[in-house]
Amino acid sequence: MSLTLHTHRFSSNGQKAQLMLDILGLDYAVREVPFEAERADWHVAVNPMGGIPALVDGDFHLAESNTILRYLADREGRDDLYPRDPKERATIDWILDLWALVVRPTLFSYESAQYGIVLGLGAFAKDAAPEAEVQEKFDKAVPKLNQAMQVLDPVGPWACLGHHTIADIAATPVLHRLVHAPVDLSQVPRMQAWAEACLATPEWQALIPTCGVPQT
Ligand SMILES: N[C@@H](CCC(=O)N[C@@H](CS)C(=O)NCC(=O)O)C(=O)O
Repeated sequence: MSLTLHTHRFSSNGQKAQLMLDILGLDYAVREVPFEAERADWHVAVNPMGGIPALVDGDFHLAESNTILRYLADREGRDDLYPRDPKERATIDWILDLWALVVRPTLFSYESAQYGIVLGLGAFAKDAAPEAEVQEKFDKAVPKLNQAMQVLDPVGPWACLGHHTIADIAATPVLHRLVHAPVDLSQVPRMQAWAEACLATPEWQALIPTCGVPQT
């Protein structure tokens, strides 16, 4: 069955789905969704919410980036990336939910300032704020981030289970943004070590130059 990813190269959620496809070594086509408030009909037909990304797998389609990661791991029988053992699976799901529901909202103010995020228009829709403002917004997030990082495996560097899983894949694009932002990451040492491991994977190293993401 042919796979098509609806994405935008600047979208962190799109990048994580694309990273997953690359790690699995799957052939896929990319259909770029313009970052405009009015989503194209062909995209809304797949994801009524209009969010990026969405995946079309033959006559089957789905959206929500974490759902796409889980689906692809199961589709390819990659129990290493998303184990079937209930406790191991729940540990990964905990980190995926923590990332989406706690960490991203905590980072939102800093990310919007540094990466010009505008709701409905995505990243780089406006200029970056001055560095001092970015650092100030990041500093405010630090206590909550360090609290959230306590959920991760303290041995590291991976998020959990002692190996690379979809919990790491889900976080990689935003960890990349953090590493390339003018913020003091030594304030979040667990996050810094995790970022170094995730960004070093060959699939991410190959993907990120194709995303046209302005580096800072
Ligand atoms: N929970 C969704 C979020 C999707 C989402 O908001 N994607 C962003 C790009 S990273 C987007 O579409 N932004 C433009 C918008 O909000 O319309 C997911 O994980 O896929």
